[in-house]
Amino acid sequence: MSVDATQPYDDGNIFARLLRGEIPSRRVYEDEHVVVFHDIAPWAPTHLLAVPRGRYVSWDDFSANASDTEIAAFTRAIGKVARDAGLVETGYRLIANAGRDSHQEVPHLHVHIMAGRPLGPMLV
Ligand code: IU
Repeated sequence: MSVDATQPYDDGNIFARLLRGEIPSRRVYEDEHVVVFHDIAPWAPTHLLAVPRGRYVSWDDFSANASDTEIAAFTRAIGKVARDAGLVETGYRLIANAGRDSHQEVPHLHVHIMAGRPLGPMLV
């Protein structure tokens, strides 16, 4: 099921539950604004998901409604995680699916951080 980007935020979504600690995750980083954890079904040897703690459905919602502090914290956290994981030398890919045609499945903003093998020109 793909996300309808216009829907209101659903506090029952899987990442909301994960952020509240109701379901486990393999966290690699967290701070006041951001949590980063391993994707449960990795597409690459390194496949992490960065999520803001705030209640944002998608990149569209976040970029329009998050504070500058949240946006800066999210951006910096992704960069820090990539550096700390040694991904700068080999390279990495960031993906944020937003809305139906992107095949966004979880209705809480997440940025995929993928690395660890040649990823090719684009994912399909
Ligand atoms: P998408 O951009 O919404 O399509 O990505 C959702 C990702 O969330 C996908 O890569 C799943 O493997 C991942 N995921 C997860 O890590 N843990 C979960 O419990 C569920 C999905 I549901």
